[in-house]
Amino acid sequence: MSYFGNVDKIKYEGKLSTNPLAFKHYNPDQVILGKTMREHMRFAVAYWHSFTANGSDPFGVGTAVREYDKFTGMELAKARVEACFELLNILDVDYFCFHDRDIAPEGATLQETNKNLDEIVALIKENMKKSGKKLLWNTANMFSNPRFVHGAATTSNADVYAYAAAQVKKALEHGKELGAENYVFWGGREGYESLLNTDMGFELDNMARFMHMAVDYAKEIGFDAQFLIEPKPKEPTKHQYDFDAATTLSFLQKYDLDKHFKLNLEANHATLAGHTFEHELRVARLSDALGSIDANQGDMLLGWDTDEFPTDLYSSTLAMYEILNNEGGIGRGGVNFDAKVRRQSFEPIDVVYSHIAGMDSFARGLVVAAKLIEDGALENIIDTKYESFKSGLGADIVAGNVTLKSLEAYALQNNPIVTKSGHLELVRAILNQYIMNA
Ligand code: XLS
Ligand code: NI
Ligand code: NI
Repeated sequence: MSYFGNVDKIKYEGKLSTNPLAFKHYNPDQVILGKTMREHMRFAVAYWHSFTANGSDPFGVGTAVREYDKFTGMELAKARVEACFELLNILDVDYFCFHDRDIAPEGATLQETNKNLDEIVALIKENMKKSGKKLLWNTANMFSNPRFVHGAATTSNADVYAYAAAQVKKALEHGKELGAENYVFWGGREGYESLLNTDMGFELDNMARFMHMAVDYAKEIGFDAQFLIEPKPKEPTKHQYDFDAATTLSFLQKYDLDKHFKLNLEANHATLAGHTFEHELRVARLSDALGSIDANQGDMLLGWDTDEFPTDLYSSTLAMYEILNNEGGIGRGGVNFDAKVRRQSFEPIDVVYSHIAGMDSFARGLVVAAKLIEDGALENIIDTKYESFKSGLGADIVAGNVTLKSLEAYALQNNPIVTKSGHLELVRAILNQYIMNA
């Protein structure tokens, strides 16, 4: 059975290829700065966007044409697994990611739900074994079911808290079973609408307690995945607690969780927070917390998480620049396409085209970023900008050999001060040259 029209495995054909079913820039075996593109990128397909969601929006039902939608319940869940491994094979992508509720239907009780999950996890395991494909991360969906209306780890209802804990316990067991390399927390309903009826401090304390229990249980069962938190500023709640990288890092530090977690950063979440993607990656990198990325892009004309496939070369270049400058690159993380085809792109082949577009955009970003680094193009500009701190007074400041008094004495006899232009437009033109010619 083919769900994607018997498409052959996508191959690299070079930048002049006009074949829509070929990579123009992603050449998995090409070595860049000592690693193959495949090793640098660790691409992953997001189960929820590519197999579970169907293109429905608040104004209309799904449009996606999916051969397996003729099934329901567990039959549908099994067919989706088949479709997932077919797509991974077509795209030559090694990893996938899922929420527990993406892969199996909920039953009437937690027992039934877990039974459904166990059965699908066993099927996924079998497919992983046959294909060599790997699980980049799994996570628990603690936002769709109405029980999570007031949150999961930040709920006001202790019974819901227990249910969420049971769900994460199971997800950790499944992560271990499938050898997941990471485990993600994205707190869909962990936030609030109004302070008038919210005890923010209590909710944050409870969330921290929850995460400590998760860390402890993973340790207890020997699940050694990297734990990740995925920041997002709003949507579905008005104020999400994990607003952005900086907010999330301070939460982790306050509650003594920073040694156990890194961040999974998403491009569209960065822009919703009023940041560029590269800003979020830099903030994480500076705290040694750049764990993994959800590659997508938002629409500057729309104010919500549109989760488009990433095709913006500026963003992919600057994201890869941060990743290459990160110690160990993307490490145990990867480039997960948390992205969906537009509602009007409803044919099965669109899921293939969209991933090719995203993979090529990131591969191109990698090549350009590597060239920028090799040539020291931006590094040299930055070095020159901070030159005054390399010798004389500046070096004394850096070495801690000054006081406000000594600086005042210096300032009083140093007249006039000479400043230099930042030449930002020239810098942008240089970046353009690299994007066009690297
Ligand atoms: C939603 C998030 C979600 C996480 C996984 O906006 O991006 O898809 O990546 O729960
Ligand atoms: Ni995401
Ligand atoms: Ni998102």
